[in-house]
Amino acid sequence: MSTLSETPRGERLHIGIFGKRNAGKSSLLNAITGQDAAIVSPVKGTTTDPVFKTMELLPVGPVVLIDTPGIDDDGALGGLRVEKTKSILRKTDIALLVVDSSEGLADEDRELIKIFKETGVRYLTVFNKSDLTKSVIRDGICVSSVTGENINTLKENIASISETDAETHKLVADLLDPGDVVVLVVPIDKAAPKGRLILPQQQVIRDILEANAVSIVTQAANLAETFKKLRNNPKLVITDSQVFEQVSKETPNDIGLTSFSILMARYKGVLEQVVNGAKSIDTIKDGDKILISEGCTHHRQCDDIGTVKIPKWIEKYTGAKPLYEFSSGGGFPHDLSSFKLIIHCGGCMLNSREMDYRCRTAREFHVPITNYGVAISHMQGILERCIAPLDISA
Ligand SMILES: Nc1nc2c(ncn2[C@@H]2O[C@H](COP(=O)(O)OP(=O)(O)OP(=O)(O)O)[C@@H](O)[C@H]2O)c(=O)[nH]1
Ligand code: SF4
Ligand SMILES: [Mg+2]
Repeated sequence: MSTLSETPRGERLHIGIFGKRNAGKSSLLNAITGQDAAIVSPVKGTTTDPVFKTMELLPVGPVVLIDTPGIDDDGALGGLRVEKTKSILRKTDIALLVVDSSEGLADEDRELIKIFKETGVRYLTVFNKSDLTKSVIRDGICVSSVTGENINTLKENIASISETDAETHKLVADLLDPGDVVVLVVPIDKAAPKGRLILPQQQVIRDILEANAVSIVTQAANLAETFKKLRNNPKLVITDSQVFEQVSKETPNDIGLTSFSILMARYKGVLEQVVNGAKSIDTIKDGDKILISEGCTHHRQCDDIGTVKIPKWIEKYTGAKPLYEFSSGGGFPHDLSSFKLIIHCGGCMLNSREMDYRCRTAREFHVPITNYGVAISHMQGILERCIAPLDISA
C-alpha cells in the first residue's frame, strides 16, 4: 500500500519485463533497481507470479517495474502463468523484451513483438548476458545484468521513450483560472478511511493548487453555510457521487457542479464513453446481466457502493431485477458477450492504459460501460448539469 508521500501506483510509469524463461528477466529487474528484489536461479520457470517493484528510477521518475513469468512456459500451470503475463501487458506503458544474447531472438520473442505492436505498447529489446557473447547483431541494446554493463544506458533509453508518455489529460486545472475558488464536498462517514482523504480527493486538491486556485473542503451538511460565508460564488463545486442529490439541490444553478469520478473519467480519457454508457441503464430489464467492476481489492475505499448501493439504485430506477456479476482488482473478464452493461468504479488505482483496455474491450463486445459517479448522476437526472462544466455533452 502506498503512503501519502508516495506517487500513487496508477500515476507511475509501468515498465513490464517480458521474455523467455531464463533470459534473465529477474536478473535485469535486480540490476535496474540495484536490489535483490526478484529471485534469480538457473532453473527455468523460477518466477511463477509477477513481481511488482515501485521505485524512483533515475532519470525516468516514479515507476512500477514488473517482472513476469517466462512466456514460453508449458503445461497447465505454465498456461496460467502465460495468461498472467498477458494480463500484465494490459497495464504496461513500456515493455522490456529480454533476450538471451547467446540464443538470439526466438519465435516466442517475435510473437511478443507482434503483440506489442498490435496493442501499441512501446518496447525495447534488451539482449542480456552480453558478457557471454561477443557477436554484434542487434536491433536493441546489449546489457549484462551480472556485470552491470550498459544498465545506465538502458535507463536513459527508457527515459527517452517515456518522455512522449507525459500525461496530457488534466484533472481540473485546465478548467480554472488563478484565484478561482472551488468547493469540494467530501463525506466523512463510516466508509471514509480514518485520518486521511482518498486518492481522487488528494489528486484534485493538488491539481487545484497547481492552477493557483483555492480549494475549500466541506461536508454536505455544511455546504449551504459555506456558500453564505463566501463573498462571491465559487467557480465550481466538486462532490462525492454518493451525496450528489443533496449537493445538487443546495448548489445554485449558476454554480458549476461536477463529481470526483466524472473528473477522473475525463482524466483517464474515457468520459464520453462512460456518459453514453449511462444511458443504457434505461434499457435494463429483468434478468439482464450487469458486470460491476472495481479496480482494487486490498483497501476498498469504495466500501459497499458497488456491491450494495448501485444494485439498489438500479432496481429503484428501472423497476427491473437484473443479475449481477462482480470483479475486482486486476481481474476483468475476457469475454464480455453475456453482459448488457458494465458499471466500473472510478478506477483511481488503475493506470490510464488499463482503464483504456477495459473500455476498448467493452467497445469490441459492443457492451456499454459507465462508472459509478456517472451512473448515479444519470439516475438522479443531473448528468447534464454535472458534465456541463466539462467540454462534452450527453
Ligand atoms: N552470465 C550471465 N548470466 C546471467 C545474466 N543474467 C542472468 N543470468 C543467469 O541466467 C539465469 C536465469 O536468470 P533469471 O534472472 O532467473 O532469468 P528469468 O528470465 O527471470 O527466468 P524465469 O524466472 O525462469 O523465467 C541465472 O542463472 C542467472 O544468474 C547475465 O547478464 N550474464
Ligand atoms: S474501488 Fe476503484 S475507485 Fe474505489 S478505491 Fe478502488 S480503484 Fe479507486
Ligand atoms: Mg525470473
